[in-house]
Amino acid sequence: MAPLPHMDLAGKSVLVVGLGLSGVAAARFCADRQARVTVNDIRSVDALATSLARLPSTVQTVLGEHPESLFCGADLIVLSPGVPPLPALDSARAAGVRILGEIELAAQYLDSDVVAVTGTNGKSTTTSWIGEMLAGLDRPLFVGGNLGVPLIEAAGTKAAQQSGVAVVELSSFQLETCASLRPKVALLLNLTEDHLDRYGSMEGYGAAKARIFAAQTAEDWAVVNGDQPDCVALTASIRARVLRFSHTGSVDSGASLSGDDIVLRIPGRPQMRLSTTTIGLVGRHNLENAMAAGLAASLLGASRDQIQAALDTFGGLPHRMQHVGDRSGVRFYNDSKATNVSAVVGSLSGFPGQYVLVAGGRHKGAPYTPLRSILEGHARGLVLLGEAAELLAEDLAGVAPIQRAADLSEAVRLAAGLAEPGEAVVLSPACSSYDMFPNFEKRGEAFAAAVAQLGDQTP
Ligand code: UMA
Repeated sequence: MAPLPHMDLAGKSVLVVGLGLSGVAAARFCADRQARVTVNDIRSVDALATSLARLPSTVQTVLGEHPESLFCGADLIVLSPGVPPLPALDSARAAGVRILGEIELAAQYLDSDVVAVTGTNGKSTTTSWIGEMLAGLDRPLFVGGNLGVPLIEAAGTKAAQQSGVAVVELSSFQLETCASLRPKVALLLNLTEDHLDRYGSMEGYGAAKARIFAAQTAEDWAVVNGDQPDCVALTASIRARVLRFSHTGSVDSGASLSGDDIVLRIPGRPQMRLSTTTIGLVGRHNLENAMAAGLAASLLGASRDQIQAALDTFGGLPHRMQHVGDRSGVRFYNDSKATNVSAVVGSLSGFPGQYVLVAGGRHKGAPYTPLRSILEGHARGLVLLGEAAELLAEDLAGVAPIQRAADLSEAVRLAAGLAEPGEAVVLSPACSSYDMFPNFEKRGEAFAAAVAQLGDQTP
């Protein structure tokens, strides 16, 4: 297919809203293409010093507020995914200003094959796994998106040309403003309660996720969790060909388990068998991620050996059940990325032995009661902190002794005191970090630092 003409930004008045990772990358990209760029952020100049230092000198700044007149006067607004629906955006929309996200902006400049990954949990692991599987293909490769490197950084590189491949993790926030990104392969890994504070209902959240399929054609592929009816339902009227992966049953087209093997069945291609016994990551959710990643990589042309090697050697990502130290016979795990209830369920299901759970942060709308059956008989104690501590304590009353901590350092000290030698302390918060930290990475780093500090105090 011939590439579409790229959007011409020269001379356009572009307003970039939100000066985090995606905002900085979008502002730089637009300024490079001779747009007149203004960046706008609710935070102050002091708080944004690092981001501001990365901007070209031609970029204007308006900080500390979101003025309606600024929004209505732009030709184009590039919105960061974490910015909520602001009144000024409604006014701009009513005034006919085009509003798009950083991903949609990037989509205007991508001529490569795109593999897009969404779902509530497992996105980053699956995206990274696919990247590892495709690394041997000898095609220019970009791996990023919600994972950390904004997709717009791929635009203008070889990975964005027709010979390239972009593997991109997409959050529901990013998908909200996506219309023309057309993945050759789009993956929907799972759908469980999350971000209800933003969407109000699972329908709204699912609708945002389903946008990943919207621009696909009959030449493209959708890979979807066949064990979750809600996921399958979202593919009912899409144009792409659908492959399902199933942990529990068999599938005609897609991936399933047979003994110790994953079996990939893609119409028109020979069946492929992958061994599960050597996979580097454990747990049911990682088997599902492996099936989905294997299907995507196979569709892009990776060989059985390339896929198996990536499954076997990839050791996982930071902040996902990452072992960060041992103190007095107690093992400490940083699972700061578990920002919702189902992620904690995925992490702790099948966890060997007793543990103390450190949880809490900003509440995201869903109840914590699904944790009760996971924790009962396995949790030595719970240490709760942050804005959601009270709600967690109510929903989890009686499953294990509860202690409250004012901050993460105190939580680590309390948890270390509760755990017996041979047991574990797990930070798996079930909440976002934003009440106490800028992001989950900083929370995970603070946890690891508190564990190290504990070592200093232990003779
Ligand atoms: N801001 C405003 N006004 C507001 C709210 C925020 O100006 O009303 C400003 C903040 O002051 C801040 C900026 O917006 O300066 C932050 O923008 P952002 O929250 O969109 O964050 P970025 O740094 O651009 O990072 C985003 C993703 N963040 C979110 O979706 C919240 C990152 O995903 C992603 O890695 C990055 O783009 C590159 O694509 C992180 C995330 O937490 C990992 N994602 C959520 C998740 O995985 O569950 C969705």
